[in-house]
Amino acid sequence: MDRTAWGYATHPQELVALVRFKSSVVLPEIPRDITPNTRYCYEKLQQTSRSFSTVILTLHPKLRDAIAVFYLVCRAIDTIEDDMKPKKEDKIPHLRTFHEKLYQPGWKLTGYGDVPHEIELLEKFDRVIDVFQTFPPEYQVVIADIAREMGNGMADFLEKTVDTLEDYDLYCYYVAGLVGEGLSRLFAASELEDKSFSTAKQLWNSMGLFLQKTNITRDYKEDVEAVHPRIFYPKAIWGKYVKRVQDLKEPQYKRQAIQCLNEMITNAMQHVPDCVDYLGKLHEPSVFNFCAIPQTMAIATLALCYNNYQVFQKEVKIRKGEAVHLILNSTNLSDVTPFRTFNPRLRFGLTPF
Ligand code: IN0
Repeated sequence: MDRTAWGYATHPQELVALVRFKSSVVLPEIPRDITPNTRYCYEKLQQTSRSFSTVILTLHPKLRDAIAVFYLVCRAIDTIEDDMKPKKEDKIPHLRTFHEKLYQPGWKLTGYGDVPHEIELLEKFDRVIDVFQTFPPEYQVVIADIAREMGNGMADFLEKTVDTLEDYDLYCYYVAGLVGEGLSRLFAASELEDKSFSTAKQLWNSMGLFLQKTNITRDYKEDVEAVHPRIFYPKAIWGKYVKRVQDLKEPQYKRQAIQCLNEMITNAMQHVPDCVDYLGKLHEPSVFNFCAIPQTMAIATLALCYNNYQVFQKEVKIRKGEAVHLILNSTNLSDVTPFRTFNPRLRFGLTPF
């Protein structure tokens, strides 16, 4: 039996989810009544992240365009940071001044990016800027604030390694905690969510750190074996188990590697209570789905990685069927956090009290 068939045979609920998804879920289309540049942004979104672009398309119209553009702005900055071809002295100014370009209609950047759709995003960034310019000032200031802090933070980390746990949290703050800030401030500005989201620093930071720490924990092999290796595992953790971070993938260090992996996962899990609190405060259903789906994917990814030596051997990703099952079951808090409504007495057939 090939892996997929075996995967479904041993996970029938995922086959059910896929069939349900294919037969009943009508995938949202790019809206028709939009400008050519806004259409370009959604098409670019679909190229950069097929599954997540679908989630963005289901957002309430008051937030959909702003979050689509915000996602592309984050992707553009990440593309510049990730490109190891340019010299640092060329790359750093682009990161630190990127936020100003949002107010320079016509601006675009050539020569950056590793994959075609990311190269094109920067070469046609003037089209994203045109859409950004149509947003109300209270949306523009959020996206520009985050672009400024993210660009400067990423530039700082091009010159420094991730050694202490504080370095680790700071790097993840620049890459993902700030995304949580931008989204939360947009949710508040749209008035679809409570204005307290504009100051929920601890909670929005945990939402971002949980996702990014999951990505870093899962992507060890990809990062360590890249043409220009990037080390995001903090030395404060891997240094307890091996002399060099590259040793984690050597078979003679298998036991240490698994202990290191499990400590990385435990470090990420510390953010889960804040994430549950954050999700519990959301009111708009499309915003809840938008926030809950990546969190449930991340939990499933960590569960797959725990004690899993394969993380050091190859790419480890949750099965498509599991992802669909999670998407279909991330529409309300009790599905996302069954343990919150978990009552041991009920679980074991006793009276609830
Ligand atoms: C995201 C986050 C994201 C969504 C909802 C709430 C968030 C709160 C705080 C921080 C981030 C939040 O979700 C996406 C999910 C995503 O892009 N999934 C892709 C992954 C992939 O491999 O491409 C998929 O195809 O499923 C996310 O991971 N990030 C992100 C980026 C921008 C925005 Cl606006 C929202 C990236 C990151 C680094 C975790 C912030």
